[in-house]
Amino acid sequence: MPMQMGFRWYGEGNDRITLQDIRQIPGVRTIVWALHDKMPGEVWQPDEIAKVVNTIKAAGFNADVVESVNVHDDIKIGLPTREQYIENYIQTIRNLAPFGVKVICYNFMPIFDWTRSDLFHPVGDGSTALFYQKDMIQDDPKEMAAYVMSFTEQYHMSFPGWEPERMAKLDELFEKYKDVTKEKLWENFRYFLEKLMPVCHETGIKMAVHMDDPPWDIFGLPRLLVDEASIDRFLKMVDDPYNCLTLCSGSLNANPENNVAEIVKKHVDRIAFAHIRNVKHFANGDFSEASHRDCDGDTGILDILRAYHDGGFAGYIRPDHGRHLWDEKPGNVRPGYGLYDRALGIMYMLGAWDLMDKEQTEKECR
Ligand code: CS2
Ligand code: MN
Repeated sequence: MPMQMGFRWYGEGNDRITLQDIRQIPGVRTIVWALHDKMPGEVWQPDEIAKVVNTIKAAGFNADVVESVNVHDDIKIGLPTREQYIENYIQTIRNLAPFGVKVICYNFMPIFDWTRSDLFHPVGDGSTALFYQKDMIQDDPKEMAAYVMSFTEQYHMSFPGWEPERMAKLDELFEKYKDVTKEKLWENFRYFLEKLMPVCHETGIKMAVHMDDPPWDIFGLPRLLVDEASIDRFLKMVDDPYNCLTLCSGSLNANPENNVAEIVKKHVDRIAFAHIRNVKHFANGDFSEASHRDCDGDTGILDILRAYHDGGFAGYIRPDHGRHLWDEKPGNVRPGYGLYDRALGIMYMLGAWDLMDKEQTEKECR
């Protein structure tokens, strides 16, 4: 099976972009979806799943990829209550299977998902993008949570991983994590995955962990999936074809030392889902997200695409965050998830991909 292009959609009433809009982007087969009103740990019920999946299928797409089924903090911390939450996770996998779901993207980051200091930073051409100012993300997690929550309040828009209910309990959460060392977190991760693998085999659903974003510890919280060595360790720790990666080029390359194309070459068979995002680095350690065009950032988008293509990648791929263009402004666009730049990103990726396909066929014919 060839690679399948996807587009993340937040669902009816939760995303200004419609499935009809997405249909006009060439090449999109898969809608990457989720039940966005679910809290981590809750079971996704078949009737709730059916409602979204039927809408997606009626618009002519498949619903093969879910992003994300979030993991409850008690599982990451390793509390006795994790047993029930793991049971719930397993039940959610079972409930998703009859709808044709093939991949679940999730992350194993303590407390916070992606972290940025500015969600609408000027890029210099009139557009804006997500930005990370290193010295602003040092000691005060509450300040950052308050910044993200201010968007939620002002624009009635909540972000996965930044649920107001969880952010309201930050002190409690930090207290619960205080003895969770990096090694303990690895151990809790292994425990979780080993419990899930049998049901993954039974249902044919791959678990595809997202990279940590940014790929370093923040606010004293350990982060695991940060570079090639940690990815190697993860894949060996649970060496199972259903234990896979969501390889997010932008998350990894926030550390300029990470050569994403090399990681793709090494592990293409275990990458179930590819996120393509371009990042521009600044000398002081800050970074900005950029257009997908190779030369607009430092991530090496063309080398990465070549590594996927030539490695025979048969998984799902989607443009990750894009810039906010034209009329996309705070309040009418989900940060990083506008329509235009992600559509442009798809055309860039498919342009490169089609050309590589063509070159390969010509080579084979000679
Ligand atoms: C996204 C993540 O920021 C990103 O790169 O792809 O927020 C992703 O959706 C989650 O970490 C997956 O659980
Ligand atoms: Mn990503």
